[in-house]
Amino acid sequence: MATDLDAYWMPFTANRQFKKSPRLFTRALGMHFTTDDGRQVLDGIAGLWCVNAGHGRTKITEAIQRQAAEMDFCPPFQMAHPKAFALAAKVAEIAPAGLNRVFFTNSGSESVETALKMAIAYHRVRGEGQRTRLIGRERGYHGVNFGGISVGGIVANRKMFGTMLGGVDHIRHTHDPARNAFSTGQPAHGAEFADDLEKVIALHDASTIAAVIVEPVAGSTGVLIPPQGYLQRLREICDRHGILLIFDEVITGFGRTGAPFAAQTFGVTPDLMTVAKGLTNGAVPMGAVLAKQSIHDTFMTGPEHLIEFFHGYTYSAHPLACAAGLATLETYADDGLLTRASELSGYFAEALHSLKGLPNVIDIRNIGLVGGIELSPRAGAPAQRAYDVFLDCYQAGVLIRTTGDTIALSPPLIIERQQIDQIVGTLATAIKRVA
Ligand code: PXG
Ligand code: PLP
Repeated sequence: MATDLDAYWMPFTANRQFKKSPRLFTRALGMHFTTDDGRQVLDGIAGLWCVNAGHGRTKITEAIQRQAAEMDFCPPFQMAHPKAFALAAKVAEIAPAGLNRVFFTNSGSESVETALKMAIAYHRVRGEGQRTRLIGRERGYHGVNFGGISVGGIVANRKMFGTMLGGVDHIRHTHDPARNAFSTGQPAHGAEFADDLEKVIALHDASTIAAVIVEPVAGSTGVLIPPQGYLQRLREICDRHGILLIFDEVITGFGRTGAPFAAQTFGVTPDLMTVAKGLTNGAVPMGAVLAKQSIHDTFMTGPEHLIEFFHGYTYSAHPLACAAGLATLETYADDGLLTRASELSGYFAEALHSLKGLPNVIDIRNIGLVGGIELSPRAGAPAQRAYDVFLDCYQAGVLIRTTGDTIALSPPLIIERQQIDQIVGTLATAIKRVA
């Protein structure tokens, strides 16, 4: 079917390597993809951390089809359609208490830009316009736009792109294998990494800092689970200094950690929260920023005929995305998926941790239905060993994801126990084979 592979410049892909030996999916249903040569591949990563209810859910598909026929597009500036309000209200219902104002975007990256701008503008409208600095964290992933890579902490995503945003600083990441390797759930050590924020505040003065952004669980850089007490301490420090706390829940949102949002799993409520991916089960691109009502209300001053927040996207609250989002939230509720990860996490953890002792396995991490298995890198060839495991699993019918030498698992939340066994069994064989 795909005859000429030249024109498509693939994102985050080794293009030349891929095109020599392409891997194509043509169908997806439930827990499986089908390859172009008719093989079934078990989806161990929910597409790309997004298809939380599994593929091809009839309710979602039909909602998108109906919406496409009914109204393809509606301008989002100075106009709206009913499903935008309905979806915002439904999202607010499952969100942590107080985060009840919803701004729609089309991706996680756009959600991050939106949240960063909201934070800076919020301080300005309340009369503290000098609060412009943004604090991120090493190994953070906040999408690929300029704001996101500036607060992000992935060197490869930053070094090619000049000076990015000014006025950004970073706190240390929390990965500490010397003390925490093979922890089940939240590691015991490392709450004190949050005190880095005090150091950054002492350097810049709190009065210059708008917001701190972190992923509650860092996904892209290898599934880093927050140490016990760490997020609470970040929250306390932000509160003490009038700094907004932004949780980037693009991966952790919509049931991944066992509650609707990681904020609820860990009992820490941010001021702003970015989401995407699972919002529409991956079926139509969509993201959102959830804001505390007090932040929203701060903007609702000045003459009523003036735009309060000069920001938005052509496709904000796109009708197809809103229809998909509403059907997705119904599907999650119908099947109890937003808490299913908490029921399965014990089984999942035990299965993952059974890989301890296999060659080159130096750490295993998990929370809810997310897992990370870290391999020691081959001498002089970082990421190669994990990539070989990825290829081996793909050949054996299981899709996993690798980042550096860490294998990441984040299966659809509909996964059954024997499918967890299949993923872990396939991984074990692959890890031994590529040793
Ligand atoms: N924030 C976080 C925490 C993310 O995980 C984004 C923002 C950006 O979302 P968009 O929709 O613009 O891609 C993400 C996305 C991986 C991987 O394999 C993770 C993401 C995207 C692609 C690959 O770790 N996360
Ligand atoms: N570039 C140009 C020339 C535009 O006119 C627009 C939107 O009108 C954009 C970029 C932004 O596109 P979007 O709203 O889809 O982000």
